[in-house]
Amino acid sequence: MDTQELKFVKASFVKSGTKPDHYPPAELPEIAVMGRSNVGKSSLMNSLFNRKNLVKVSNTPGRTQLINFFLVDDALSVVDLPGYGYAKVPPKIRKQWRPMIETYLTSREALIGCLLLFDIRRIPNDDDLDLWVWLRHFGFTVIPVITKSDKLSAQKGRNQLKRIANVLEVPLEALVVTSSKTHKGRDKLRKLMSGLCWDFTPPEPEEMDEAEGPDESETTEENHADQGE
Ligand SMILES: Nc1nc2c(ncn2[C@@H]2O[C@H](COP(=O)(O)OP(=O)(O)OP(=O)(O)O)[C@@H](O)[C@H]2O)c(=O)[nH]1
Ligand SMILES: [Mg+2]
Repeated sequence: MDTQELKFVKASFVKSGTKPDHYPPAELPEIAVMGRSNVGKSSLMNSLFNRKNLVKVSNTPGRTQLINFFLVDDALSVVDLPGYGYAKVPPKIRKQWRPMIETYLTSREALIGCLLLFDIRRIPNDDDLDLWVWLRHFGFTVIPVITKSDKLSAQKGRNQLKRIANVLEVPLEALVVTSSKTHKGRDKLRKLMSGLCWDFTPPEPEEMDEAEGPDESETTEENHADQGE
């Protein structure tokens, strides 16, 4: 399938992991979904995938502490990364976050871009801004995605968007405004994600030797119970 025409008709859970040994083979372009705890990462992915519960949405912020890999249209890998910044997460787990994310970001050859999510009701804080600056400093394409737009009235929403764009130092139009509840912004984001795939160069052939196609045994929704918490 031509990645330029991703339609997001098929999505499945692949696997969870914490370190490179656990990652699936880097054969497809991959996009990481990042943002602070509770910002709506898992919900946005369910909206993109048009599935209610493929990606686990928990009532307890900060519970997703594993990297969860999903497959879209047999052509794109989308990764739900653990959120940061939730005060109630035990210090030991908080400390594991940075090395786990840094290892992922710096070692994952297939990574072609990131969605960095911001709640429309909050002004990005230092944690958000550190990541925003860091990701771009290392040359990743980062799409700023605003979540939960349904939570504010149109007027309040517009004001918040201006303030967020200001803090991120991007034009207002650069923000992709979404709601997982109403699916606002979904088509636009799908198009942008498809567009990122154009630049993907698959790994060298010798690295592909062991790959004889996707491992169907691990791509069923039943495995969704394994998604890390
Ligand atoms: N109204 C509304 N609620 C949302 C939206 N997106 C997420 N939520 C709610 O916000 C809460 C957190 O959503 P999640 O998708 O679990 O957020 P997350 O970023 O994956 O959280 P962690 O995995 O804990 O880091 C849930 O109660 C969702 O139902 C949205 O667009 N609109
Ligand atoms: Mg989540």
